[in-house]
Amino acid sequence: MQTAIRCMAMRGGSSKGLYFRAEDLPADTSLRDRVLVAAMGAGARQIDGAGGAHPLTSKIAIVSPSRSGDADIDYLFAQVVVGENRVDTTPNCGNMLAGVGAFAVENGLVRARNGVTRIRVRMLNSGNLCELEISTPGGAVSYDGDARIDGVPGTSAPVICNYLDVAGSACGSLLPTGNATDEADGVAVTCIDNGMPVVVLRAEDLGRTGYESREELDGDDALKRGLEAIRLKLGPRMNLGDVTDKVVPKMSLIAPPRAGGHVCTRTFIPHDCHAAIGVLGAVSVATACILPGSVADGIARVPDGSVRHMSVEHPSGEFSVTLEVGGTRARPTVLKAGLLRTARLIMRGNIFVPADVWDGNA
Ligand code: NQM
Repeated sequence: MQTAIRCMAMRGGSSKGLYFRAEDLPADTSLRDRVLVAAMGAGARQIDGAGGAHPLTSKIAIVSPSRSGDADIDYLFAQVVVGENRVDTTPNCGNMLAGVGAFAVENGLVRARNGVTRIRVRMLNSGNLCELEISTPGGAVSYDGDARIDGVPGTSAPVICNYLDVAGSACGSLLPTGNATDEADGVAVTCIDNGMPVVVLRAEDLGRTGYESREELDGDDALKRGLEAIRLKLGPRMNLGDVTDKVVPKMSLIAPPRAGGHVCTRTFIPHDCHAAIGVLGAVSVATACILPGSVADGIARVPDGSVRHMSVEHPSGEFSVTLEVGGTRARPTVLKAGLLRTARLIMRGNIFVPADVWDGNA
């Protein structure tokens, strides 16, 4: 016996996963998480589910009409942690977020306009708001277009994501330790959360160039052990508590740009090296770059002005972030972070989970 649950598979940005309506999942959180693990597949290969045996393809978006007056829909992101049969809802995911507007329209949660539809999304993981602009000619979602993002083949309709208030999303403040630079295990770090908790480190301080390939870094056990030791120490100092079982903070190695961008990155999420960089991870790193006294001082090229287009280089290309900056030169604040993503509906139907995991009754 199996339980059928309505869902869609979508690519959101450079991630892929399952999108559910909240009402179709169990209300009880621990049962819901067991259902999500069964849907994605237990074990490291996720052979018995829809997951792709990698963090970027083991993601879930849970969407519902918003309970708050200032948003259209609520979105909860759930990372099914590959090989560990558990779910982490601590961080946001800005890639999966790129698909929730289309999902909301496809499911009748939002009425599309003719042309472009703006949808305000409350990200339940952090409580922050993002306004999405999606392409809806004739009042229906269009996935076709000529927007291109690194890490995804071909072109699609643009999804513009404007993050309105993401500082301190999980850590409570932009610089959770109160400092632009700290030290852990003798290494200088910047602990920052502008949408995603990230520890920024200079690759050269770890004896690496920061230009290594993803494969090389994934095979670098000494580096990974060192990064994890630093991560576990900094988690509590970033107000995240014990992060042993959490997928945050992410660990981002930076180096001077070498492909025309503003900074070069290699990001661990947190144990595997990202093929590119996460959306909000890139916003956090770009923000670290504009902060005087951060570890990016002297490494990043920093543009001037109140609207700063920052290009964050990563292993498979670059990620453009537009920061609207206020405050003073010494203490800049980010008022808005805008970026381009795309999304595509891949499958609509039911996913099946064994009835002994959930019999379908709330
Ligand atoms: O930082 C990967 C991704 C992400 C998360 C990760 C993301 C974000 O590429 O907002 O998008 O950092 O685990 O999907």
